[in-house]
Amino acid sequence: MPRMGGETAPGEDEILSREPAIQVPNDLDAYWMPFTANRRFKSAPRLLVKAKGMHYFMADGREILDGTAGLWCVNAGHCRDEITAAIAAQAAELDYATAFQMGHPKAFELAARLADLAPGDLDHVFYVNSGSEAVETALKIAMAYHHARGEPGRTRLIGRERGYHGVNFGGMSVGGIGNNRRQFGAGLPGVDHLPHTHDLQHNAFSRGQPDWGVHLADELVGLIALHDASTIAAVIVEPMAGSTGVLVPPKGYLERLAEICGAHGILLIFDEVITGFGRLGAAFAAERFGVLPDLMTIAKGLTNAAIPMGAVLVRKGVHDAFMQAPEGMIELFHGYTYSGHPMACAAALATLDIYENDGLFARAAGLEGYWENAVHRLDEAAHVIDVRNIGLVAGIEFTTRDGKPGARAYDVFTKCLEIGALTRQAGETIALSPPLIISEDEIDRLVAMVGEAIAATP
Ligand code: PXG
Repeated sequence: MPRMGGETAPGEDEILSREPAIQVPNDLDAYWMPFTANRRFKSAPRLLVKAKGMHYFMADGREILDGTAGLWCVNAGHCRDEITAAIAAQAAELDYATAFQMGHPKAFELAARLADLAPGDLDHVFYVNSGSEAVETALKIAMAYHHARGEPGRTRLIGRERGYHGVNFGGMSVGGIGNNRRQFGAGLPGVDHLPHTHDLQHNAFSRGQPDWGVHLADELVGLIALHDASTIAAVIVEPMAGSTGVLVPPKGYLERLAEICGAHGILLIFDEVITGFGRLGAAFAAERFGVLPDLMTIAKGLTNAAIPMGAVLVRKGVHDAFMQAPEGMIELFHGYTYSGHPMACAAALATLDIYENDGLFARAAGLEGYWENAVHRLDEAAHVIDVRNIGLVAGIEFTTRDGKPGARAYDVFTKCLEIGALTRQAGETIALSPPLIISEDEIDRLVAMVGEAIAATP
């Protein structure tokens, strides 16, 4: 009978002193793993069985420094007692509340907290369960907004090459990652893409925002000339592209995009699934860059990833356009069974308390200089063609080995894990995005382990 580690979850000390610590399941066949080379994984499984603070623990008892905050989401560090307690209490009190035509207090409380935290008049909150759902919802709200205002012809959506907006059909279509699209047909009609901003001839080894590339925002003018503004509903971008391998926006780029959108009645959507909740040293990238989008998608750090949850934050003017419908009519025919799930709301409220009480966004901002200096120690490492950083994020890019894209970065990822650090491979890049509670000493250790892994990788 296969057993997962959770059944016998031992204490941390126990894990470190025993070997092997936890029995692994003996049948790995049934689980079809997402975004994973299943056969390769199952031939050499990597099982995480426990986490606390800055660390994961593997099934063999090894302690791993979490260099990626899970998957860009555990911003306050793992298994925070306050969040665990809030989820447990909520599960016992109100397990589920019907989301349609009914409500529960914490959903309203959380929405008000998020509206407070968000910049400008991003005052309204639509709940979903993931980043992908947040993106679908934002795209639908954008189209429905123009419909409500009497411009139903504005249905086109503009994304960006190398953008990642989740895996559902809308997000996949506006997304710009070839591997995520090619198995799945033509996608949404009426979608176009801006060029990405990554050019190592100009931007290699940038610290913070690169100086070069603001002119790439002007490509939007060309797309507007091609399609006509009257057909375009929205532009969606990640303020800092994460999944594709950390692309930091050039100075002035986001400002210019916002300006062009504003001049043509096009809604600007910031996908802040990764950049939200302190990753760039402010509550949101919109705040850090001083650019206010019309809609913002969030997820991940919203609940410190303890319970799945996402949301779309909506500016007052966009929201209010829907509220002109006759009283008693449903203003938006959209929502999910688990929108505003009580346990997710409880987890999010506890998470926001931690961010506030521990000052984690300011902490991330305070660590940025130390982080930058640390990661740029890798500038001269073998095969490294770029190191880039902003907030508590870094990307380390390698040359392609033997015509096999990503092979070297994958080897660095596995070597890091062997040595004791969790990193994330994105194509030719290793991305680092630790929990915001990381110490300077842990930053040094993380970078040293990545350096050691690079040195050991041909
Ligand atoms: N938007 C952005 C900007 C994201 O980064 C999503 C949407 C989708 O969120 P969900 O919760 O549906 O996964 C994401 C997710 C990586 C990686 O390797 C990043 C994500 C997902 C999977 C892998 O960096 N981000």
